[in-house]
Amino acid sequence: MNLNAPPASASAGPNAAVERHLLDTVATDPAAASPAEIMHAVAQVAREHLSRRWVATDRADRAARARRVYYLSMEFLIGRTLSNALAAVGLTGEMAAAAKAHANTLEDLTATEADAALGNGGLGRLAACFLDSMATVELPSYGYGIRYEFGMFKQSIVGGRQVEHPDPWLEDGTPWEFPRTGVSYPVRFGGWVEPGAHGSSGSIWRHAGEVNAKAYDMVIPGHGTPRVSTLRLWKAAAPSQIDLHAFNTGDYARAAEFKNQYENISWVLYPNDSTPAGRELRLRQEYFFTSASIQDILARHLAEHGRLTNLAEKVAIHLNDTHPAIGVAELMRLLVDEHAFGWAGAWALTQKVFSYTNHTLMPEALETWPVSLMQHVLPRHLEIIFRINSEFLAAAAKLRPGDNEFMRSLSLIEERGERRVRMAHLSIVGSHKVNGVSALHSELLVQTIFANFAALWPERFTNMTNGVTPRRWLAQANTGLASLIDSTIGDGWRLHLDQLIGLREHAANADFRNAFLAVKQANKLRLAEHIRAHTGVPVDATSLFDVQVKRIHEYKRQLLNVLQVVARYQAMLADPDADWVPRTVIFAGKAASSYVSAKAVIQLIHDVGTVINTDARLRGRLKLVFVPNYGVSVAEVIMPGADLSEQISTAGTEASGTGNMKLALNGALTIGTDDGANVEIRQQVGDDNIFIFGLSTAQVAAQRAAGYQPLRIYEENPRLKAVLDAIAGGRFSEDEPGRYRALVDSLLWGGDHYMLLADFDSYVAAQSRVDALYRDPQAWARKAIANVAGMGFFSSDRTIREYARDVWGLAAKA
Ligand code: 26V
Repeated sequence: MNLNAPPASASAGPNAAVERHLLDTVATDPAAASPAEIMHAVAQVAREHLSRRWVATDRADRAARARRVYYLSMEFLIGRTLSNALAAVGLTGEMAAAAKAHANTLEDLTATEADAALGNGGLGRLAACFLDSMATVELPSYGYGIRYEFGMFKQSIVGGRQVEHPDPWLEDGTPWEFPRTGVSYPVRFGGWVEPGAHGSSGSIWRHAGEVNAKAYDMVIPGHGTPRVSTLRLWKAAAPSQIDLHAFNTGDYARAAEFKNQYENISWVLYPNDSTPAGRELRLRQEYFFTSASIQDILARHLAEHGRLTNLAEKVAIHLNDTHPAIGVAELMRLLVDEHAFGWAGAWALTQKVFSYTNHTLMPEALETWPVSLMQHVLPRHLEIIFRINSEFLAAAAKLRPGDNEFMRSLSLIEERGERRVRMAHLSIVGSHKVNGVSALHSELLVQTIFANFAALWPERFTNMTNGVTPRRWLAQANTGLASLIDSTIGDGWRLHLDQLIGLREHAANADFRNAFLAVKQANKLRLAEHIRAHTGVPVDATSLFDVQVKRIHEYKRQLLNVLQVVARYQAMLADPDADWVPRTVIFAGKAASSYVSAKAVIQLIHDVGTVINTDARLRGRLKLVFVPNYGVSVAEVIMPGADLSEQISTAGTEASGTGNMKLALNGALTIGTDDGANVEIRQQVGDDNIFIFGLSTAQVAAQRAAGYQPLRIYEENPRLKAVLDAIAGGRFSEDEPGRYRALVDSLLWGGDHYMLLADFDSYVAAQSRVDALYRDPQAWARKAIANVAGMGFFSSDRTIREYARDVWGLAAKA
């Protein structure tokens, strides 16, 4: 059949297709359909096109017996799909017309779609941008993850405090998934291990329990190509025989209990971005999706090639952080125990197949699992890990005989305290390539936490600087700027973001600058309306919109930003008639539910905001707001409306950041430290177009080594002292004056681990330079345009092409 022919409904016109789906698929009266129902019908129209593209892509890849990349990730922060899908299949205009016929705008419809929030933050959103790019640069590719019933919690703010609510995103059904009823694999847990046949490397795993992994696919459209990629998500289902047995004996309650015990594996995303969740259920989730994915990969390979010996020629498996690292042991188990491979042959294949990305240097964020827990949940895998470790350490010992400290640092097992498996070490040893996510981060990896591995295998370590998809983060989120760019340099930038460099010369053109400023103004009005609707605070859209949006973390230093706001407030009160540049300081972000100090920062933002926003002496020239429930869809409103992008982590702590890229791409200027990808943004946009402040990574290390004394800075800096005294003394919490004592004490007496006080003066000085520039809108516009023009490098298409060439051995479309 000809897959290039449009779906049957298309011949009658897209409008008729919407009517037909309202009637046939949604089963509602088209004349009385709600926006959500029309959205579903419109989605069905896009889905018809996408399913054909999926079948054609799959058919072509099978015929070519293509080498494929499999991106294993616990998180995919997709957000909404409809706008992106319509853009990809070229139906945006026609569907806007169809919406209009029902007295709606396309925005009314898209707003009814729930976000697929299957991730915590940067790592999950990166995976979503990568899928978009893998499809767009035409890589034969699959993402593999978990079909969580509940995604990232929803955040509301009650009395200034974060309240978490469940996210039942599948409640009303999603038009975007394709259940693959024929695709399911058993995943086993627990039990014990018996020796295999004499002379084989294999063992027999007498497992104690088993759960089925069922495949649900989402089609990921490519842009400018009919090719698509697949996101295959696994749902846990109790094996039917277990079900049946309890049902047959009439014990329905027990049957339900059994079912729950198995199916809870894919119920909820762990929202823990602050400490790795060392819970058994998390380990089960990791193994569940990794095992199902690798079984699926081997089944596809066997169907195409009939043997596994050429696996590494056809398969690249990428580990997005260490969450799927157990896959190294799982592939070994499958090859050795179930496919009769010898150990050495299996190991050679495994190392060629896997590659691994590290996303954080923070030691407390590196995943480890107690040996005792792994023994209980995955006894055969533990045995395999021990053998990998002993062979690895024996080889390493030859390099530095007798150097026990070297061996201890490399071991897959942490021996101090409770014995634990180090998942990062397993990932490195089991992969042929390991990368960080920005130039600075990759350099720090080989200089610090992985230095001894880099000494063993220098060629294994590399850098892949992150990127973001310009389709969602510019074309879709900022239609005003997108059309201005289209009419200035053409529309090729969507697929070749480097072309933005062509905007640089237009920064000198006053008409272009004014058009650029007008777009920004419209976006700020939209953001101001969102702020009013969701916080109740009216803000002045002509004020400087100063934005810090990201997970709430001590190392990201939202608190430093608050200190600066309080300093500004005090300075304004001291000289109310001075010519202050009006500012709206906008925060958004979620705190992990157990992260006490992050939650205190949210409350502080709210409390300081309450005082500032109602202080008539400021005459509206300073506002402070916290936008609730930050996520992909909220970000799509905030990014285009930002003037200033706050990227102020302690140097050496933020692996990359990707919000920094989205904001600059939308014409915000960055105020930031020399950290993560800020370093490369500075290189791309030029020193004059960014506000860099604070200690460098080397200076942070040096100050710590020399004995950092925050108390001294406090005593010697009256402006900073006044700020901290006001917060600690209850100026912003008069109902409970001691509310922020502990927060301030952690800076003064607790060592100020992230060195807020050390960077305070330099930060405030940089903010003054920001104000000075903002007074001159034309000068500001020149720099903002230079930022957009310099962002070509940060397309995730560029990142994915680098992975394809240097890590996965795949050819990408140029
Ligand atoms: C971070 C931390 C930091 C402090 C304490 C505990 C803890 C636990 C988890 C994490 C998140 C680690 C993985 C992660 O999400 N990294 C983010 O990955 C993004 C994509 O590469 C990158 O842009 C962010 O800088 C990085 O934080």
